[in-house]
Amino acid sequence: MSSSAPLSARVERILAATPVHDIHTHLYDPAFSSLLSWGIDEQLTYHYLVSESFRQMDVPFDRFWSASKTEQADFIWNALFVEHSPVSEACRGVLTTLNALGIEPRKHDLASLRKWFAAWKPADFVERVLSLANVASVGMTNSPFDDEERAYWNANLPRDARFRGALRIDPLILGWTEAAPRLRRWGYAVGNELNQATADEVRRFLADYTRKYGASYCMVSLPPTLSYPAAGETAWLIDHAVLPHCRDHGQPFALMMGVKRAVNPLLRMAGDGVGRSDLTALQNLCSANPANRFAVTCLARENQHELVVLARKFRNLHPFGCWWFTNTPQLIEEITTMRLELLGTSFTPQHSDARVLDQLIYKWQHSRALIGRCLARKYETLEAAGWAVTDAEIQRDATELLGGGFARFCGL
Ligand code: RAT
Ligand code: ZN
Repeated sequence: MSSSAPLSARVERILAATPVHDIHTHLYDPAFSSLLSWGIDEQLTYHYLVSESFRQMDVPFDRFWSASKTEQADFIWNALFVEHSPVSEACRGVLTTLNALGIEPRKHDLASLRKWFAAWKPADFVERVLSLANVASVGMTNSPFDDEERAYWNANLPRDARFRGALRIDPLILGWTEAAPRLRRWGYAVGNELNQATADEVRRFLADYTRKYGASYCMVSLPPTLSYPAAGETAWLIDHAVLPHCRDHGQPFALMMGVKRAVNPLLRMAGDGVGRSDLTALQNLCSANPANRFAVTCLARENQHELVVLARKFRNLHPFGCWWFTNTPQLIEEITTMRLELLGTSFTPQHSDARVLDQLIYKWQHSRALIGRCLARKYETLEAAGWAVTDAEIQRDATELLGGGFARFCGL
């Protein structure tokens, strides 16, 4: 395609051909075999679909949770694909994924889809998905507090370098009372009191797991009630352990702000909600800690504009992703356009948050198209002002937006 082709087609082609470095997922290196989910039943029981399905079926919660995964997938398929049209973003994602894998979903029932997936060897399926999604690297979520995952790390398995470590620490800074005895059991001499000796041991713990994971950043998800500075364990641990650790190890501190956990516990993992954060906390973090870098995504639509304005003021702040309830086409277009108009290309428009390997296909197919549309619209306005963008410039911007800018922010 020459540079005389329509701008939108050039942008679409270049974005499609640019490999993405997906900075946050819940996928695992294939060596962690029992933790890597894939296949139709995993896709259908994704927690985004679980919460949608309960709106369309009257299966009691207990009945659903005591069912096998296969039966749960049957319930969801019937409720969301057979009895109603699958127009939600998460439903559409299943269809995009199957379609890209060469499956015509209308011609199959679940039994034959299961057979199709069962014929794959996991290692081959990983290659197929990464190549279809054009994903170059996958950021994992690695928690020292996950017992099943810890066992894999302790076994020193041969690793796939495309799966990159990230140190996730929610239980440490949001639940110190339960975290402290666990750290002690693992050989870190922390007291219940928060003092310098305890901070030093928490830093030793963070350093050990950073090295184990090869983690390029440290991450936490936070409730909308976060305040900073503040009395209490969370702010104390951030100041005395996490931020010094991040400075020592050259890691950004990634904050996912605005999740209300377990708004409806009957939905289990699908029961979390959203709340508007007070971004004064983030402003204070960025301004009081200029030697730290903060990568931030907000769950509430209402926080998106303020986040972008803060990023204009603090160059140690890097907005990323359209997270979870904002990962819908309408909001991706709104947020990405706002970010382009106020920040240029100095942000990372999307991460997939995939929990099932197959989802990389739809999450990136959908997001690439939307990012391309937003970008093309901006280039058209430049052309109208006499600044025709070249393919080389489009390529530079695509590389930046699909992970290059974030890698630089991480100091890689
Ligand atoms: O998007 C999700 O799948 C959520 O359940 C959360 O895991 C969120 O992404 C997180 O990392 O806390
Ligand atoms: Zn996540």
